[in-house]
Amino acid sequence: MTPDPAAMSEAVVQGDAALAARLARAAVDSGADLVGAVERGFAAGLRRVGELWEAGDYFLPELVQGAEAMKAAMAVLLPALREGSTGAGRGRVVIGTVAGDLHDIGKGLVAVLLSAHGFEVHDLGTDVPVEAFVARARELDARIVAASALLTTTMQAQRELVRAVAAASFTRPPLVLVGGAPTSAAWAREIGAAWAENALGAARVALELTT
Ligand code: B1M
Repeated sequence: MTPDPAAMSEAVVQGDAALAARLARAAVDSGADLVGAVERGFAAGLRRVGELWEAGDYFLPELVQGAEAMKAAMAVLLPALREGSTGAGRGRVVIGTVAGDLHDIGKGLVAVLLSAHGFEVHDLGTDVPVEAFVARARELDARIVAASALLTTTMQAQRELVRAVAAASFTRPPLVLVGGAPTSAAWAREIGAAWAENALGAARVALELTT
């Protein structure tokens, strides 16, 4: 039976990693839309955890527990999403979460969907300095540099990245794609980058940019 997105969300809100993993397994086994399961189920739950934390109803341990439950679900879902990968014919992408920022769940999902859409993805992890993005992109002749930011403070590094890419010498300069909860289309326009609201959107934009 296809699990209910509300149950997935609730498992994360309750910080129940075992239940989240079971529901993720049920989603995979039932052939459900896995991107939808993430967006409408588990990620919706984690956004709720963030709201409860902001409201002072949850404290840091609950925030961490919610993230752990989400990660338990992602550990089941990401390999299944990767199975849909169409190879690496679309070119290379260097991806990471910007300096000072340790949030990696959304970035991980973006990386997997890019790879499922034919990109060769090089994930630099979290807390990635601008210089490391640029150096790796140059080394790999990357088509796209993709930077995630989840904090209003760290999103400024996306602007620095656009400037650093423009200032560096490349045989073929890569395009910069940014995203993450505090970012917006207006922000991306302001700094001169491409933007996507979610992981599937990032794959779509990346395909458009490289066509
Ligand atoms: Co943090 N945190 N957190 N956190 N955390 C937020 C971001 C926050 C909004 C919570 C809140 O106040 N409601 C808030 C930021 C406020 C602000 O900046 N204005 C916040 C804060 C303050 C903090 C700390 C400072 C807390 C503290 O220690 N006092 C601290 C900072 C640590 C650091 O980074 N230096 C911190 C720590 C943590 C945990 C470690 C506990 C944990 C992260 C665990 C991990 O990632 N390994 C955590 C979590 C889980 C969250 C929330 C609750 C959920 C984030 C998440 O994973 N969402 C978050 C609240 C929220 O976002 N509403 C919050 C699920 C994920 C699938 O969605 O990451 O948005 P998301 O990714 C989406 C899209 O944004 C988009 O696609 C993804 C999938 O659709 N996307 C891209 C993301 N990257 C993209 C890149 C693209 C394109 C699209 O192109 C390149």
